[in-house]
Amino acid sequence: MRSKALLRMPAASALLSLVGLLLVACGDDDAGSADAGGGATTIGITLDEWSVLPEPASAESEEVTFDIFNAGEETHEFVVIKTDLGVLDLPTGDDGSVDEEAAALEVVDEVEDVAAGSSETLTVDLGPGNYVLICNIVEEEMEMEQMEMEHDPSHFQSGMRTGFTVE
Ligand SMILES: [Cu+2]
Repeated sequence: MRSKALLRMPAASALLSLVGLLLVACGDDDAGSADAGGGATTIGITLDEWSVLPEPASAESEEVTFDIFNAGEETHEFVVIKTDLGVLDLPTGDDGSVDEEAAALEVVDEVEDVAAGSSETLTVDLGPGNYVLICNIVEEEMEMEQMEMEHDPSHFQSGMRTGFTVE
């Protein structure tokens, strides 16, 4: 009888610790999803005239937090696009902006209107693959005499584009 009781004790405590481990594992998962950025790879993004500079230019984990800073003097935006096209091969419209509806592109997420000198954060789940990071702003001016919209070269055409890889 005594030996039986001794045998049962370790089994019971092993079971209890297993349950404990499972609870801890679940708790960690909940904390991770509730706390945006917890466990994510952080990539610094500097927007400027005319560049999008990621540091570093690749991520090993699929949850990526972009810490975006506009170091320029104009308002910019930050668009994450999944595509196997090269950054210079992206389809553009008449105004020189990238056609975000094009079939070869999948716009994952974006932060619009990052004011000069300000910071924004964007956390996204990125599957392994090739991405491009761009600013897709086009500045338009009303040409009063001709009543036509004129536009400057798009920020994309001016150089606000770069590749990014998730391994
Ligand atoms: Cu821009």
